Amino acid sequence: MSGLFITLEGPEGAGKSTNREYLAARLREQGVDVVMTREPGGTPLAERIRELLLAPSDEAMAADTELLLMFAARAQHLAEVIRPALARGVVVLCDRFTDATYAYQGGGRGLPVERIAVLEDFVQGALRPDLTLVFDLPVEVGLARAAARGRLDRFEQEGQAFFEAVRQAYLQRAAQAPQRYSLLDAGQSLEAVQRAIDALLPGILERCRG
Ligand code: T5A
Repeated sequence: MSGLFITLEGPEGAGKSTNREYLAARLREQGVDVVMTREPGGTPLAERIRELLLAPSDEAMAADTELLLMFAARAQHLAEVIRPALARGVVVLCDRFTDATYAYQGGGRGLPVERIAVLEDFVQGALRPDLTLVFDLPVEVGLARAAARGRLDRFEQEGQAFFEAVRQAYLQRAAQAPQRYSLLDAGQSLEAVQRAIDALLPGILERCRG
């Protein structure tokens, strides 16, 4: 038995968390066993690494430190949560995964893609998401949504150019492997985004049961 690994990706404020809840509820209505999790984080230790990554600090974090902490948290998350759930045949809905590393550390920070790919192979082996929903929206719309929630984390304090690069990296990855990625227009109303998720549901259910 092997589960299904679904990741939700996109720039700040794209609605990943909101729609992860929505998709989980739709799947559970159909009797599907779902584990919801997130990155960076998902286990007590990985959540402590998340705090290091997100807390604004006077000491600038080197880009390679950021990259290695993302993969350190991921290694723990894979060992404790993701791999065991997939082995039980559960659907894992994960808010961000390695596509975020390519988008933020690759696109945003400008680290070489090859360096990320080496760590991806080292930490994940052959494991890749089965399906990735990319919630795309104009940077200023996402940042306004994030800002409306209050205090900005270390990433949210970056400028427009950083987030434009993040968005373009996501779009490029989605275009390169359309069989794995579903691109959703997250700039629409929440109702419209959720109708688009509903349209994906039959295909997802088929894969869960296949
Ligand atoms: N990161 C992460 C990396 O740099 N590398 C990595 O490898 C990984 C894994 C934390 C940060 O870590 C970085 C990226 C991030 O900066 P996070 O907590 O997932 O990751 O980060 P955020 O993107 O900041 O999470 P957000 O909570 O801001 O965004 P979501 O989850 O996309 O959005 P959500 O659902 O919380 O919605 C935000 C607000 O918008 C509203 C919601 O109600 C909410 O108030 N909303 C809408 N409003 C109008 N129309 C819609 N369609 C809406 N959809 C949602």
